Amino acid sequence: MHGSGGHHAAWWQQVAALREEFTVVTMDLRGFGKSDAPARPHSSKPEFDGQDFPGDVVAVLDQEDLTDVMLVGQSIGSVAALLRPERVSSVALGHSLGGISHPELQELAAADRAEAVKLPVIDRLLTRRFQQERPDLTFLFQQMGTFNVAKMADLRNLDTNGPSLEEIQNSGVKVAFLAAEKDAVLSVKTVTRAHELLPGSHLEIVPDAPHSMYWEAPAIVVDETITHSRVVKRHVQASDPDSYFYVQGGLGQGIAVALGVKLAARERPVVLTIGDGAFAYNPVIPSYDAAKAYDLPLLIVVFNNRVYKSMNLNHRRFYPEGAAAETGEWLGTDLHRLPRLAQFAEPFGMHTETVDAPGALAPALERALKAVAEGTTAVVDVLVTR
Ligand SMILES: Cc1ncc(C[n+]2csc(CCOP(=O)(O)OP(=O)(O)O)c2C)c(N)n1
Ligand SMILES: [Mg+2]
Repeated sequence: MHGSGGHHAAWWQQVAALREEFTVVTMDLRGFGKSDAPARPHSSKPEFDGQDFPGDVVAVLDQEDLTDVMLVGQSIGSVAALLRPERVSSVALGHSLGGISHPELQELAAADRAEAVKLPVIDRLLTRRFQQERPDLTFLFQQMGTFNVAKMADLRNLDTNGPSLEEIQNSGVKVAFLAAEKDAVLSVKTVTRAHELLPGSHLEIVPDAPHSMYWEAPAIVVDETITHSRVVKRHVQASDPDSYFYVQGGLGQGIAVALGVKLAARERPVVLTIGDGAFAYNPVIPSYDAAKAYDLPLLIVVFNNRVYKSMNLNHRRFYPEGAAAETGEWLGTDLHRLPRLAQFAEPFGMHTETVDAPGALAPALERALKAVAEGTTAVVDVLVTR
């Protein structure tokens, strides 16, 4: 569901990224995009009551007979979910508190908004850097809103009569809060508080993202994995230009390439995925020094299988009955002796994680992303089994 300046096409990037894995349904709320916009009786101007929106969402869910739905987007999501908990299993609230009725949260949000209105509208929504670097996408963003009949001034009761925290919890609908680190309209602090108040909710802080976080391209992935590169590509699913770079050729350039990418796109988080062997081929010490000296924080994720797996596979392929196969001594491919790879970042005061269980991965990445958002390079050494 789009927000007050958008319509169904606002999700062009997300649809492209999600449609292979999910059935994606976008919609126009009344007064937005291609929807009809009847004027209210006895009024020269159309008026749109936010209280109608949840019902519109529910009508689409019912019409399309959608079940096990994750509602993604703006405030009314949680209200619509409560109206049809049997259809909706989860709600992802992007830069929004879902209209939750709670005095403390409403006060925090109002204080955030009071700050936001001091800024020009575009600076509330997109980062300055993005506006400078992508005048094309900034223009398109501004034009998107012009397709709507409903204007902010015509929208009434958008945030009233929202559900209480208890109602949300009792419904069993899972809630994820997406907070944007540079959100000028709704601060990370406020969203974090909402997450604290709603037990079982999930909080995701998107580093460097502005309020309209769906518009600014998120992380860039630089990839110097070898046998894991297909896994990385499958999961990253990057469809935007300049969002995925594979490091070709001579092994050991990955960190430097990632630093260069970060230098060119400081407003976007840059993630380096890298094999343990490739990591060891990199000039780690000067690269870390450069990351600090030039303020280029990276998230480095090591796919650590403790082996030059590709070399090992070549031994097997070319000499299937050779001495190595016979003795089990795969000369020159074993990397078990290396110290823990994250440790090399410690003298640089960087954030480090070593992950040896699947359940530990997501929390480690979250902590690492937070550190990166705060300006520190983070190294997550993931011990994989192959
Ligand atoms: C400068 C250089 N030397 C050697 C190679 C050959 N080479 C290709 S992949 C690889 C090992 C990579 O190991 P790792 O990063 O652990 O990935 P894995 O094979 O385990 O997936 C090597 C040495 C190369 N590409 N470039
Ligand atoms: Mg390896």
